[in-house]
Amino acid sequence: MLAFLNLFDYQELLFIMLMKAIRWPIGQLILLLNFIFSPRSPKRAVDEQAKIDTKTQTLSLYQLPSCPFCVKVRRTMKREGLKIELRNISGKNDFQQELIREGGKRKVPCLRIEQADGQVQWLYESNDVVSHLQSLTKAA
Ligand SMILES: N[C@@H](CCC(=O)N[C@@H](CS)C(=O)NCC(=O)O)C(=O)O
Repeated sequence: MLAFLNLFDYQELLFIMLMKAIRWPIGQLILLLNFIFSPRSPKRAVDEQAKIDTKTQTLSLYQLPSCPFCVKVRRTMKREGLKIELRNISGKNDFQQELIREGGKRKVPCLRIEQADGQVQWLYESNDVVSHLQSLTKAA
């Protein structure tokens, strides 16, 4: 099959392989640093935490484990003591297709927010997701 590829295809293939080879160790370093400098979760009264858990029950975060923007959001979750379902779009599941189909694009992190009336909002941009998550604990 490789015999059918022209020079341009070979260069593209090589470029993609090189980018993947560079990204992998960077991703692992991000995960290691995140593990070492993991933020602390707050200690709350049981009823206060239960109130917050109810609010986050209808949220899910579409993400990639070593994406730096996703790490930033996960750190906020930990710092704020938020339990939110993580949906890894690189796994063997439908999350990636779901994100593209319903959210509109393949970009992570993206917070899926299901409102009480069943309406769904797809919140992209890590800064916006962080602000939204912080507002949940402020309002509690
Ligand atoms: N400005 C965005 C950047 C997010 C971003 O670039 N995410 C990358 C992963 S690190 C992505 O989803 N790229 C598209 C792709 O992988 O297909 C944010 O802060 O959330």
